[in-house]
Amino acid sequence: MSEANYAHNVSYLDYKGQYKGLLGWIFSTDHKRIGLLYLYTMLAFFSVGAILGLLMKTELIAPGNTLMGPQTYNAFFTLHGIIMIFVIVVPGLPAVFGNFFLPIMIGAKDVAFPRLNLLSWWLYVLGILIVLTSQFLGDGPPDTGWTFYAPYSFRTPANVLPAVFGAFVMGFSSILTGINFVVTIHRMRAPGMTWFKMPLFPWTLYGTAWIQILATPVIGITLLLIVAERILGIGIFDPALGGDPILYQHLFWIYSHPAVYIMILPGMGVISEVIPVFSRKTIFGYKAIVLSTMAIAFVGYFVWGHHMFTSGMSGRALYTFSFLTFLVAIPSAIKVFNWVSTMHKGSLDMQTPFYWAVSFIFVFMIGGLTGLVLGSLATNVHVHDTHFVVAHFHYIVFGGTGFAFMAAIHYWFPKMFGRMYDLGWANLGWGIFFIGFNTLYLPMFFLGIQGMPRRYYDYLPDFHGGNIISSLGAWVMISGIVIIFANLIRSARYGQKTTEKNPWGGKTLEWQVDTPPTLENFEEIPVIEKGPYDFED
Ligand code: HEM
Ligand SMILES: [Cu+2]
Repeated sequence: MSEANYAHNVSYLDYKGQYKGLLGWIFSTDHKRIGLLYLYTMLAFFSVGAILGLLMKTELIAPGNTLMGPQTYNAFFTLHGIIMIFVIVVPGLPAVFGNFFLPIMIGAKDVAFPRLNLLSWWLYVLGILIVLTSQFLGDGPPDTGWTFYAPYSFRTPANVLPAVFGAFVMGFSSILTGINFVVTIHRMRAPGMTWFKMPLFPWTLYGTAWIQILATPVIGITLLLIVAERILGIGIFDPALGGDPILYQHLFWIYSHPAVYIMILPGMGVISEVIPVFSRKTIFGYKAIVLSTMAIAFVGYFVWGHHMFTSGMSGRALYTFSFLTFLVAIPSAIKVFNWVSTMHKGSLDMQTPFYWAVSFIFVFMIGGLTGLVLGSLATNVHVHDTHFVVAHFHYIVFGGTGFAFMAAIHYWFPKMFGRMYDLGWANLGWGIFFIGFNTLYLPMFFLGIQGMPRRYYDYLPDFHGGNIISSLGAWVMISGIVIIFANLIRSARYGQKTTEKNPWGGKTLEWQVDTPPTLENFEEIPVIEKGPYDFED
């Protein structure tokens, strides 16, 4: 077989390159293999993060010391936060499904810079390893929370440096992925695929990539300044040396608020793919979704102050940030409206990916609406730093991005692995997970309103009832996760083999290529004539 034929006939799972076995994966520049490398890494670390979460919830099942003391709890929520944010949801959908499907969905053979893509994964792993050393070296694991607030982050004796530096390295990985995706989308769309014929998942990856490029350097520099402050005492943030700790919060949130859109936009993209396919209907308001995506990516830069309402800003700054925060709610609401309108009068096909998509809308609404409570000045002051905030962001990042991730894996699984998972187990896992999720996080809103602060291993007896329900919910939810993961992992190895190209009846390009895709995806680059969601025929 000639070189070119080989690349068109062999599946990306089977091809033999320069290296064999494991090396053939960790040195592969194929975008699909790199997507799976990220998937496996995330699976491993999500499990670590989830166990930490479960242990924290078990600690909170009763007041007093149930399982661990205050210092261990502090270390747990710090590592939990760092893993869940920097290792899971920030790279999350772009790194796994963006890598795997962006080139295919726009009709390309790979991303623009395949080697840079592999380097991104290596940097990501290096960053994780550096973070992990913080757990074992020096004077105990970091206890600052994932936000590394000044001045505590350079006063605590705990081993903060590797955690901060590891996050810094992971930031590079994120920037490189962003650059790669922007260039890929600009330069490598198939002939005929104009901007407004591009599917919505790539569109959201595009918005996300710009945030990755423009916002991540800010956190990079900020984290380095923490390092400099700790080692050299340069006095940028340290009030004792004339520095300003509030400046740290500004710099931190100038990145970290846009970063929440890095987390959620690709999730919205996935939902915009799944809903039309399982409603057998063209997406309602394609352009509105595109424009609202770009609007969110843009306005998201100007709202960071809503994390700092209690830090002593001027009245004018307070009103401005609060007002702008309400503005971002509009494009998000536009999307919800479009998804619901797409389902309206569609012929709904109730399958696992669709369950995840519909429940995404439900939990995302709860997360979004409680975000408005946090965005209003008067109510923010009351619930700031309580479990209300913890409930809110778990509804958004876990309920939003996490549910979208589950929708994505159940939607694209047969294409990725050439095997099918068990639908019965998948639906059961979803059901248990959904019940557990709401039992776990919903009571936290009420606990927060009652005044239970976050980041404490202990609480007043008044809060006991809500915490019992919430902690039991954590165990239910974890049972759901175990069922879901076991089903997927088993099916990736032993599931029913399939070469069917288009099991769900999708219209985007990934459903026209082989299952599993060949090394170069397309034998011939397709020419695009129609929009991406044409269900008319
Ligand atoms: C898997 C089940 C999970 C459980 C049981 C869980 C539980 C918890 C608990 C108990 C806390 C500490 C609350 C406090 O005392 O302040 C916490 C904090 C946090 N969680 Fe989770 N969580 C889970 C999943 C996730 C996911 C998927 C994400 C992100 C996508 C996430 C992100 C965070 C963050 C950022 C914090 C704040 C850490 C900090 O305060 O520095 N969690 N979680
Ligand atoms: Cu924010």
